[in-house]
Amino acid sequence: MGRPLPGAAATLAALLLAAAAGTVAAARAGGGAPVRMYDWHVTLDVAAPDCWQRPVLRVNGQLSPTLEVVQGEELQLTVYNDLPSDMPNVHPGLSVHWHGFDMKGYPWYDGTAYVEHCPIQVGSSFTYRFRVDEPPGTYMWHGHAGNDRVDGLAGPLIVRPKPGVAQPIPAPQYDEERVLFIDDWWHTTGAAIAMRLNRPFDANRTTNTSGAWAWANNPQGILINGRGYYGDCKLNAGGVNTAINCSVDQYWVPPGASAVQPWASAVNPGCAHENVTVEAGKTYLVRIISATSLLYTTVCFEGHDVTIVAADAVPVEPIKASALNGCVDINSGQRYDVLLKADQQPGNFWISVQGQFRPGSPSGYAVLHYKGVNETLPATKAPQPDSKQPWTLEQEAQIVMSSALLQAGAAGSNGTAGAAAFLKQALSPMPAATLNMLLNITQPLMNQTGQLRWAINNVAGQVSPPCQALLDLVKKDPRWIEKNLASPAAYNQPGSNASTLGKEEGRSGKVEVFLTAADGAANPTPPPVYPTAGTHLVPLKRGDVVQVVMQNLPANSNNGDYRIPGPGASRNATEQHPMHLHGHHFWVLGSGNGMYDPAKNAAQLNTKNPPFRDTATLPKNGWVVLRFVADNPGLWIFHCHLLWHEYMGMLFVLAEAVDELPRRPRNLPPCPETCIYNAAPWTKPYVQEKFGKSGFELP
Ligand SMILES: [Cu+2]
Repeated sequence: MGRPLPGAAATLAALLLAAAAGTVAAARAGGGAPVRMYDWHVTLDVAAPDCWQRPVLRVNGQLSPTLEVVQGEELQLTVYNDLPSDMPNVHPGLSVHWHGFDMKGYPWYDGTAYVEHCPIQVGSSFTYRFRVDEPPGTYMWHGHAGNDRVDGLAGPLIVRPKPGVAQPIPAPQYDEERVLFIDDWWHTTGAAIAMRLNRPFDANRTTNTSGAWAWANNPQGILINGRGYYGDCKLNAGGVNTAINCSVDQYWVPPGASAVQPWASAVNPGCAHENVTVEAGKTYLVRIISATSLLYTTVCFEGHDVTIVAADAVPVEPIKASALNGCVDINSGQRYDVLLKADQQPGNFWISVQGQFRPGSPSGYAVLHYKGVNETLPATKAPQPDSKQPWTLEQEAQIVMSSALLQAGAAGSNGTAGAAAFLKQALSPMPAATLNMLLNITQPLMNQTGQLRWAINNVAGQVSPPCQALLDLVKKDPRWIEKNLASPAAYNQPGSNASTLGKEEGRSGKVEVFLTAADGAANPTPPPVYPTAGTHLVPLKRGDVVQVVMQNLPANSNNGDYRIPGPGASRNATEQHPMHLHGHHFWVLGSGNGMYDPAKNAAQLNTKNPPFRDTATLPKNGWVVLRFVADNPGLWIFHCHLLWHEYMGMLFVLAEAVDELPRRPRNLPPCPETCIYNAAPWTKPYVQEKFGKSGFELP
């Protein structure tokens, strides 16, 4: 077995593969890095990937196309906003984020709307342009404006090795590659869900015009490589070959929509399970990518024991699924490369993807199909993960840095010369922390609007300059942050809330800063105050080594307000959160139950071979400790990768060495007259007043 796609063949093969995703041309700029150019036309189409027709965002007519790039090449990717002109009234426009890329030296192109650039408006375009200095591996691209990701704007992103350059350690041996791109899927649009989430949660604040708060609820289906049957619920119950006979009354139906399943039509010629075809005797690298908006999932391969070899594009110590719980747990935003040997009697085997933690969440199924046998659904019961809980603590802690990579780093191997930027960091000894950041997570009600939010250190984050991109403001005036600092005393009044509606609409421009000295993780009791909503920035200097201690506090611990709509109930649960950091990878030192206690837990942290990742799980009712180096001037968002949690404020922005920002590109998208931020109170009158009468898909 040779390594796949060696040398120049890799580039050619990647080009051929990438053609489907819209490659325009590959050129070489005078003596510089090769340039890879793409045109992406984003359209709103009606499609039925899981058999249910709904509006879907597609790229060049495809749902979730794969983008391939080569380490060392320059990517020039032009995004055309070809959405319908009546959509923008509740749609902010488009942006694309390169999930897992550190983007060192290219902060302007990281793609978080209103942080790096204003969204691309209908009828206009923007060219992302940067050199790919990321190690070969598995990543993801996705929309990072509004809720585009949940409407389908996401896909695999694969970095191929630079031809002729030795990597620090050899790639694992395999014959061919496959991708499992996992997404949870709703039968309504992201905007419709977001509007309901923004209505008052507090029943006392609900009015006739505001409408009542409603949760996104469980997704209706799970897509694997953009395909699925939402009726797979019968398989989940253990039935065989009854995949499409579910009763529609189990599913949430959008108001006014028909509950009749549109099984076949011109735009839905037939939905199907994804067939992952393999040849007996061959070994496959399967790139598992989770783009989910809500679900933590468990991926099981019937009859095959896969081996995890990389996490978030960094090699890990190989570990078999059988040494875990038999399956591979993957949180939103994470990627695992696994080796699968087609070593069974040729046939058809289930690949099951099961939503965890949320009762009633759906399952998705694909078929591992051996070449040469008939393509049928397996006659066996699809594998289900066992019911051990909590999953996160069991698996993520067992996934550690590759010992071969650590040895290569310690030996100062010549191979490190070819290592891309953040892999070089993984090859170096982990530096001692110089700064501690304690992040308390709560789920408060906003006192004035009654909106339900996720807060980090009592601030529900939003990006709220007056219709400009934050990076623009900071580039023009590096002192913008200190000039706009809000004194915590100005709004954190005990027992009350000075936060105004205007502030919650995102017009205050206030900034909250929180840092503790590097004197060990303090664990203060949060003050009994109501939360605020606003821009949440944390300034960092170049070279800061930041140790992040993040912990889950019950609901609204900050003010003891556990109200829920309706009498007699209380709200004190916490949830798991996949935390994702832009512009960096971090060492994951450990996680555990309860509150982080430095006296007890510090000694348990893994400083020997911690994994180096970009997305890690904060466990339900627990804590996680991360460490990263501030070495990338820019504004980088740190957020929960569950789309609804991020939308509800679980984010802040690192303002890193902002006096060293690179030159601003001239072609950044202009900002529109009216900007749409996550905390805008999206009631029907609000939308009509701000954006006109023809609300798109108003629930
Ligand atoms: Cu979350």
